[in-house]
This record gives sequence, C-alpha cells and structure tokens, in this order.
Amino acid sequence: MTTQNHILYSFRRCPYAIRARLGLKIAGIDYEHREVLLRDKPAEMLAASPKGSVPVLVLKDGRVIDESFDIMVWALQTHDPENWLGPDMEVMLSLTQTIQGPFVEHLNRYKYASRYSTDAGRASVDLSRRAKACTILQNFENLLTSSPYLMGKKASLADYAVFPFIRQFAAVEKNWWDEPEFPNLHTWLAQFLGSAIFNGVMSKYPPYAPDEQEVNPTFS
Ligand SMILES: N[C@@H](CCC(=O)N[C@@H](CS)C(=O)NCC(=O)O)C(=O)O
Repeated sequence: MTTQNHILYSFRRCPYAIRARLGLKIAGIDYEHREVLLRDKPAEMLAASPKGSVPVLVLKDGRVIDESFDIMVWALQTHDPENWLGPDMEVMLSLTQTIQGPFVEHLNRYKYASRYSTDAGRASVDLSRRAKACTILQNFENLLTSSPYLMGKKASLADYAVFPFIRQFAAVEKNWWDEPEFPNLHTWLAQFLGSAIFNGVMSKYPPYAPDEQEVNPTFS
C-alpha cells in the first residue's frame, strides 16, 4: 500500500528508535511520527512488522524497514550531508554489533535486575552485569584516547548508532557514571546529549491513535 508520507513507529526513549530518528533527521527525511505504547502496539504497525519491535519505518511505496541500523543506512544512502557513512562499514558494523549484542544483554540485566532474578532479596541493579558491561565500555574508552570519535576525527554512523545505548547505561546510576572511570566516554557522550540533532529528535508526542489527525510535538 502506498501512503502520502513515510511513517515511523517510534518510542521516545528507546535507543534503537533514537538512532533511527537521528539517521532520518540528518538525512532531512520527512515522515509522519507515530508514537507507540509498547504495551499497546497499533495494529497497523504489527501488520507492517509482526515482530513487534520499534522502530518500524513504512516507506511511501509500502516497503518496510524494521531494524534500526538499516533505517539509518537507508536514510544516509538517500542523503548523507556529514558523511556518516565515510569510515569503513565493516568496522562500524562490528562496533555497533558489540553494543546491541553483548552490551545490551548486560545492560538489561544490570538495569532490570529484578526482572531477571528469582531471588526476592536481590538489589535493584545487578553490579556483576555492570562490571561485564564496563569491560566492553573499556574498549570504547580506549578508542577515544586516540581520537575524539569512535572512527576518527569526525562523528560517524558508528558514534550515532552507539551513543543512545551508552546514554541508557549512564542513566541507570547517574552518580556512579559521573565518577571518572571513563573520562573520554563521558566527554563524548555529553557532547552528543547536548547536540542540536539529539535534542531535535527527542520531542514528546502523545501516543498514536488511529483516526486522529497528526499532532505537533512538544519539547521538554
Ligand atoms: N533489532 C531491533 C531491536 C528493537 C527493539 O528491541 N526495540 C524495543 C524497544 S527499545 C522493542 O520494541 N521491544 C519490544 C517490546 O518491548 O515489546 C532494532 O534494531 O530495531
């Protein structure tokens, strides 16, 4: 089915959705934003992508892209004004996969410890998982000792595909994160969190309700 505009099913705080929105934003691609409640996903989204995860991009011509990294690459192949696709794609992919694979697994178990444990007396965060995630982060910290960005002097797809996950990790125990264990990552992350592009994709939308007209976002 063809539509007047591309449609993005998204969830504001989801790191996968954030990076998809970043790719669409830098590429200057206009789309209809549909904010999703993860506990009540719209039937149209599930019809387009039955696996039920956000983000889902439904293109005007009916094609569906339902992997966040693929949405970024599709957008950048359309228009890449800052040459995010410049560095070696295999290395960018490998950095990204480390984050969305083992790092996210530790992050989820660190952040949502009680969901993964049958031990009723367990602390709210799992520090052993935090330590495992930190082993991965140390490699990223090391990369940032020799260059300001993961792949050199300029920010690239690798940085934008990775930082939303580090943001989520940093927010679990903010006071702990603010200790100087990863000074380079700290500076790197702070720069992205203060950037116009990041703040430009963090508008708040009410949940999508079919049959209602598109609404304007609010900022906070
Ligand atoms: N591999 C997917 C993963 C996306 C994903 O896991 N998104 C989460 C939200 S952050 C989700 O939709 N989970 C399904 C749910 O919570 O029901 C991608 O890169 O787009």
